[in-house]
Amino acid sequence: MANSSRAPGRSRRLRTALVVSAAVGLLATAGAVVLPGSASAASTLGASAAERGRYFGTAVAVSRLNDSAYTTILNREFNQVTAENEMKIDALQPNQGQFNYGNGDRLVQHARSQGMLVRGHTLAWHAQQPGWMQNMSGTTLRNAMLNHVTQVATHYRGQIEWWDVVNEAFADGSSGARRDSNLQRTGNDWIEAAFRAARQADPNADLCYNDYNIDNWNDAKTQAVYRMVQDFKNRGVPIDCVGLQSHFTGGSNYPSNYRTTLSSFAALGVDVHITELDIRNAPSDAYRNVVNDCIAVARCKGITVWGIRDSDSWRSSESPLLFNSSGQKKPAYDAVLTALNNGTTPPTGNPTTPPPTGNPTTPPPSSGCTATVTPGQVWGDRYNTSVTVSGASTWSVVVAITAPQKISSTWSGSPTWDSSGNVMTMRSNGSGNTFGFTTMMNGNSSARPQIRSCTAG
Ligand code: 9MR
Repeated sequence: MANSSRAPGRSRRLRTALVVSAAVGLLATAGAVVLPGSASAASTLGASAAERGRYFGTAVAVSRLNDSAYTTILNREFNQVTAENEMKIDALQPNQGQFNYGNGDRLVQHARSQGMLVRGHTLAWHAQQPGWMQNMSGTTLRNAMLNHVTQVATHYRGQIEWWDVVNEAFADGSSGARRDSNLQRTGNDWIEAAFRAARQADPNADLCYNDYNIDNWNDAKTQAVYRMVQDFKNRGVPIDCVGLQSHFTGGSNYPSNYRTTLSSFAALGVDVHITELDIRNAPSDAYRNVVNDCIAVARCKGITVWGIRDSDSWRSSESPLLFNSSGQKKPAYDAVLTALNNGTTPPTGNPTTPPPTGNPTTPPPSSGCTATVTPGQVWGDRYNTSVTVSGASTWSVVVAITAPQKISSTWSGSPTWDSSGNVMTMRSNGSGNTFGFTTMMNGNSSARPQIRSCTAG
């Protein structure tokens, strides 16, 4: 939970339940017992992601819930859903003051019956506004937007894990400016006003800013969103997460510095989510890289693909999804499942390239070096982690563990501990630039270590 003033851990309980139910499902279907020393291999995307403390979800078109081929794949493979269109402003408030929750509620009911987490999409957006809102401006529009946020977040209170509070508020191109829209013209503070209203209405939902083309760390748009999130954190505006839509379609490509983008946002103290993934022609390599990058960043909570079968895609001509139009698994499906299951496949390209030097927005916690986490083997009671340091040959790295988890052994470094025993400072000891450790789960199977800092010398 990113904000200590919030009510206690609904999200955490849900996530733990998800991991447990996925593990039970695995045992039931495989008929196998996962023993220490034998890495488990889950057979569905959701179960495999849950074993790594993450979710694997999809956008759902509620009308397709009547299609049994669709629903069979949905229920088998995914443990998180986002309404593709049914929770947008025009769907929920077609006439001012008249709310239509039917389809959104149907999705929430379906998700609940299947133990799936729900991402709410989206409370405030320049697009898909109902006609009455498109025609508004100034204070009238600001108040109508805030009322929509309050009403909808209140209606779904307790049922939504994450809200995309604001969607796509930055301009494309090199300006780094906000996108011009009727909402933007109500004043630059419209985004933070929406976040504050959402927090008040549903204090237990995690609140996200969501956008596309913020995947490449060097892009002006990425940097501009980064600076906004940094400013919100500095001023106490309630924001918990950033959603990278990651539509690698329509001419946009997976960038080799994607992992840097994920970890840079995470270093601001927000979770990161890959919220609308699709990739032109579904190349296995790019899908695998996205999974590996998410698993390498502790605060990357999960991946949502933007549809199930190619025929369900908003860009079906690019065949960008994991299932073909007949519902069969494509090669990219196998690549994703394998990457989720072993989690240690080295990505191609050079995704750990640090942000450009001299860039004033280069984030902490690096101080002369960068520490990159690679998750290791997971057993029933414990898991391994290795950390590789680049940029310095002598270093100290501060790693925090979530109690009641405890580090039980370390290698290739000299550790010291704080008084709680949960924060380890690992110093180089001449054994190279990769150190490792084993963490006992002690009942918490989902938390993973967080890098607090990397200091050269
Ligand atoms: O997939 C959605 C499509 O069915 C709608 O027609 C479209 C309308 O704007 O929105 C699509 O979803 C978008 C999402 O809400 C926000 N990010 C971009 C998605 C693809 O356009």
